[in-house]
Amino acid sequence: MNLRESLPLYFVMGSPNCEKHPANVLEEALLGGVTMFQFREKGMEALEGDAKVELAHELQRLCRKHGIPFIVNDDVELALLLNADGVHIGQEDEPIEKVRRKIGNRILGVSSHDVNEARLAMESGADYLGVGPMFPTNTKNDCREVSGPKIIRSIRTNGIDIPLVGIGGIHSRNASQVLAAGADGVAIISAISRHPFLTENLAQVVHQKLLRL
Ligand code: FQP
Ligand code: MG
Repeated sequence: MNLRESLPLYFVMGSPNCEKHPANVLEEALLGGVTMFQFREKGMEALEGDAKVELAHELQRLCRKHGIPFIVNDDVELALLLNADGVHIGQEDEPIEKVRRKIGNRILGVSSHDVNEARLAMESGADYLGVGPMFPTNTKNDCREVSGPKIIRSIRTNGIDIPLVGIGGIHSRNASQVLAAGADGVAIISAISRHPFLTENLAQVVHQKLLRL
């Protein structure tokens, strides 16, 4: 499937983001209509070693059952071990070119915070960008200053037209602002992981907005 078509509702999560078993959370979110998933096992009491691999594998199987891409955050070796669909890296992670050599034609997502980072990521071979933080968030404590949807507008104005999602503090009441600014989708952690039964509502908001744009 075309990558752009996988981005409208991108769910990012690991066990520290969940109030019940992550597999139950993901299953509800999949039924609600998420279109891509990123395994981001990070933060307080994050799993490591075999437990991390096992959870990743379980979540990957669910994604496969629902036919959506399974992406691994940061951990390129885990992505290769599981034959994941792709990897997401940030500005502080391994260099883009190095990761590209390791993962071949799998999907490569790169975090960008401004026009320069976005252009560099595109030129270095990123398949899509994660741009943020769109709004204030408590989920990532080392995140940059809030840039707002306007940073997406300026990335588009500067001719950077590769697939792109906004991330950071997005929920059903502000998602449409991110799409209106030129994003192909929204990446969401807490608004889904803490209320997976509300995913359908969010999916509706996102798809209606994209249809009207
Ligand atoms: N955008 C996206 C997504 N996923 C992410 N994980 C990030 C941005 C942030 O390396 P990074 O990536 O800056 O921080 P961390 O590794 O802590 O997540 F594509 F989903 F939009
Ligand atoms: Mg990272």
